[in-house]
Amino acid sequence: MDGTAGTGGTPRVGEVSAPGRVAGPDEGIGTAELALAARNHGLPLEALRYDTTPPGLHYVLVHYDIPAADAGDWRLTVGGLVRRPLGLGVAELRARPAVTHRVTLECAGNGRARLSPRPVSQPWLVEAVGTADWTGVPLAALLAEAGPADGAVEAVFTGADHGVERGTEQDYRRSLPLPHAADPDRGVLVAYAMNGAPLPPQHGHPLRLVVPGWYGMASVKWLRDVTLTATPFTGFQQAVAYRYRQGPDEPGAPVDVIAPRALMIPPGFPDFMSRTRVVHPGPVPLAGRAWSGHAPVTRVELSTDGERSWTDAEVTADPERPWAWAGWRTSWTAAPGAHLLTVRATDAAGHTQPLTAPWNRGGFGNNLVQRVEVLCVT
Ligand SMILES: Nc1nc2c(c(=O)[nH]1)N[C@H]1C(S)=C(S)[C@@H](COP(=O)(O)O)O[C@H]1N2
Ligand SMILES: [Mo]
Repeated sequence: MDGTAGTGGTPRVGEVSAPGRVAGPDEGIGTAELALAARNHGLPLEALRYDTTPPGLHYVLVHYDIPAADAGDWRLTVGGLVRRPLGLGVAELRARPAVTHRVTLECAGNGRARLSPRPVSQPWLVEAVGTADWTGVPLAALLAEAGPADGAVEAVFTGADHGVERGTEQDYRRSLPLPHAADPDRGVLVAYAMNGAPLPPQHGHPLRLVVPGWYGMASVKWLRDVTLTATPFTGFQQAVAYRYRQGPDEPGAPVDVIAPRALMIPPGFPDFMSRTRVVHPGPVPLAGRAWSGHAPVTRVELSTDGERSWTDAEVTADPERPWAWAGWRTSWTAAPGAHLLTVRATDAAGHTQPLTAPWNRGGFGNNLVQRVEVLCVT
């Protein structure tokens, strides 16, 4: 005991975890961040080649522990300001008309580890993304069945996982405005299957919310309750975490819609330790994926000359799947030497990726252009 944590009395939950902070100027990634990174893995970038991400290769982000869950006795309750409260098992949900949406999910903290100064948290580089076919019941249908009562403004979603975050003990909980939650055109799903199989434990078995176009924190896993409320939700994950803030004391703006990003399938082959890409001289096919939660991606550009000039890649989007990433491809002729390849996505609403990283205290929404160093050797 160093005497600073009290005088030997009963510990309080507020003493358990450290406050959110920004790393010092020369502070490398510490063991606490390493422990998070070892639990919460990213998409190996070569898996960008698949239209839907194979099981186990989709990124994973779990704030606390994966909870014990048995599909046989799971209950989803829908209550609060509703006329007919619901209590449904997984079999009852599976008996309802099902829909499948192909959705690209991305963690709001993707890109955080490259910020300077670095917000201390899950240290994603760029790989916190994946695309799956999610099957389930439209949330709009369940809300229509329950019948929102007068005065309901939000739907609050509770997961079965429990933890402490910056001193606040909590169930993982997030909300959506009711007009969003209840709009069938926004595609919000209570999903029980991923790529045609029951949800794996780490992705929310047996039920999760999927909110297309929003960063991943909105898609509550291990979903056990939906409550309609008369006032906007002010819980930790809504009002404290997931805010764009420059300083610690501002309320900040909510983190919600996914900003555009393009990533390339790493060209050539890697060096084991540095992961620098190595190619031989000649034509090198380049391809990857691009997405935006605001609007379809309309343009992907490549620069091979340090961002002085850009050429358009061919973009292939499926209009039937507005919430899934688009494919892009182009080609480049490699000459011996060191090269920097940069890719940049732009969406139909005019949002484009910045050439300098947008900084905020949580390290959210850093959609800096992707820069890939390639060494061409003979
Ligand atoms: N119940 C619960 N839901 C959760 C989380 C969580 O920790 N608990 N993490 C959220 C975050 S921050 C992200 S990015 C996505 C990740 O979803 P995935 O692991 O299926 O890719 O789940 C979201 N839903
Ligand atoms: Mo996340």
